[in-house]
Amino acid sequence: MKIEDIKSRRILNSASKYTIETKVVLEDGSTGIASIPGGLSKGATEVATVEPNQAIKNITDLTEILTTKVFDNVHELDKFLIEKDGTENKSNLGGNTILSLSIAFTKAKAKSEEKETYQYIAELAGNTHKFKWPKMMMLMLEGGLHGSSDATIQEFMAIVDTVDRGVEIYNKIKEELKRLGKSTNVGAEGAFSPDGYDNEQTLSLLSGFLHGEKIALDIAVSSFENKNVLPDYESLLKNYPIASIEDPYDEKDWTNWELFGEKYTEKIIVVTDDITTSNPKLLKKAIEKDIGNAILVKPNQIGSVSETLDVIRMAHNSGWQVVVSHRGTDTNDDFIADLAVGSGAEFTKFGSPARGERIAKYNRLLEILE
Ligand code: 2PG
Ligand code: MG
Repeated sequence: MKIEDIKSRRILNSASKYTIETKVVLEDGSTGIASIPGGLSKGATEVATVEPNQAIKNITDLTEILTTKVFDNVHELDKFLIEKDGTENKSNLGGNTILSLSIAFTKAKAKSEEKETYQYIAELAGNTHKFKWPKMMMLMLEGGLHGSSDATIQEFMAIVDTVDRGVEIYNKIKEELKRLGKSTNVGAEGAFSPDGYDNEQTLSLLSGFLHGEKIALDIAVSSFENKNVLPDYESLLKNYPIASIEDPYDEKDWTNWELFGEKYTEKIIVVTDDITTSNPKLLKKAIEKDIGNAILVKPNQIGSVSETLDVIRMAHNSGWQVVVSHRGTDTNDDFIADLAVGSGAEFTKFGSPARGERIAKYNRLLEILE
């Protein structure tokens, strides 16, 4: 199918900064629109991005050649763009430039084939099984770079099966904070971040509203102000119903990651984020070194739909689980909901059931479920 037209423009993201939104129109009139998130606690090995104006210029420059070629699927488009970029980290064209074209084309191609995006992704991923509903790591409280409380841990999530149950826990916490005279203002990803609450107080508050659900934490140590003061994982696991820990050590600290993996991968879900940055090469190393058993997947860390699907496939083939994730700085694009369902991811991490850019993803999940 030939691309008829491409347009890219600046839009605002959830942190009042500009990002790009790209529209791809196929020959048969099918359209796809994608906008690109950013990160507040970014991994050092994420692909490079270029400024929005530069990305728009790059897309304008590419349009002439892209509209003369036939791309049967997104893999062909991604391959062309990756070769055209010619760098290891997409620094020529920008990961944001390539990914916006890649996602917009994926959505347009799905429409053109009269499929839902998640169905088209399932085909690309070679998923022939029945769709399964991912569990949600739903954000309730936030600290670190994302919040304003005294908690150094970035994300305190409840693992829930339904949106309803997650919303119920979220609202119960809100009521309790009001009762205590605490602020119910929310942080970067829509979660509460009560003044003065440290890690333990935050965990106690959350635990009080769980009925058998387990807790998932993103420690996000790479963005700690003081990396010498880490939580005492042994004691946290003893005292609270924690089933999953993401980024317990710095992204460069493979030695401690290995020790952590050896100790905990049989007991809990150990999620790699900043240390793997959705990169198949880094995931390979992580699997060989046995540092975890689940990978956080954020398409903009790697910069194309094809490579995102590669990393998911590699994880699943090695018995790792997949958590498809939003970013600290996000847009209303709901593509990752389709990605999670289509790729057979075990978990989603879409933030709190608050703030439009998070709600967009939950609402798309609900739509897919219907
Ligand atoms: C993370 C993400 C999403 P950021 O660390 O997992 O919650 O945050 O996008 O800021 O890197
Ligand atoms: Mg993380």
